[in-house]
Amino acid sequence: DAFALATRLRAGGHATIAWVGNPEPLVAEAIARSAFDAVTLDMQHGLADTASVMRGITAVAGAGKPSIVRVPVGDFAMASRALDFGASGVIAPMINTVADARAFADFMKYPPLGRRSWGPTRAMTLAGVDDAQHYLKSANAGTLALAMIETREALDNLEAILDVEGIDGVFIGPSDLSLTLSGGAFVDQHHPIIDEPVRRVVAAASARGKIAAIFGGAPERARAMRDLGFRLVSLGIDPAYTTLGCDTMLKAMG
Ligand code: 3PY
Ligand code: MG
Repeated sequence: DAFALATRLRAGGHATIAWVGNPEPLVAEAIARSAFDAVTLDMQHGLADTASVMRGITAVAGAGKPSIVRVPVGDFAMASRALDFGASGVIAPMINTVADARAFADFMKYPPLGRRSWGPTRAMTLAGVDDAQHYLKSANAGTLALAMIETREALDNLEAILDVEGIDGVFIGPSDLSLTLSGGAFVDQHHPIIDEPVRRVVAAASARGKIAAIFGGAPERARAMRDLGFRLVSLGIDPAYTTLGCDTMLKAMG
């Protein structure tokens, strides 16, 4: 059910997640039928819009998997909607200050943790709950608010952001982090400039019992991030899944 991902991660488990920018729910569903633990629908840089996220979450649930939605920068109203549609978690980009983190948590959590408005349209069904009180009691712990750390300002405020009640974890955006830390000189997910911040994020999150997550990219990198202590790691993006799948089959045919 939709709460299983949060339960597993809070218990110290790991998850490897797909990253999907294609707005067609059938693409998300096909990816969900692989061994990925969850599918991220990307509204920030991906092509997903409100309708495709709404349908995509249902399609992914049909394949028995949870969905995570990355909302556009500052679009916390969309974060609430994603939860109402049945998302198991939301990734919010460019969370740089405690105020950003507090605003995000407010839209993600019901009182007393936050100020999420009532109306779990599809969420109750996808959480396997048919009683409003039950959903209310389980939703704050059953859904994940993941704040993206991708600037120097965010790193300066890292501990304070992690200490915001209702923020369940932090999610590193290595491309933006390299871009901002280098002052715009380059963008490189693997650049050593982010090595120390990456280790600092794992340590700060685990010290607080919160979830450290990162955009993992290529398989070797994603594995290294998991080995470093990240509990939630993304692997690749959807155009690569398709192209690599084609090439694997063509190669196998010979
Ligand atoms: C980043 O690396 O900046 C991201 O947001 C991951 O897509
Ligand atoms: Mg980014």
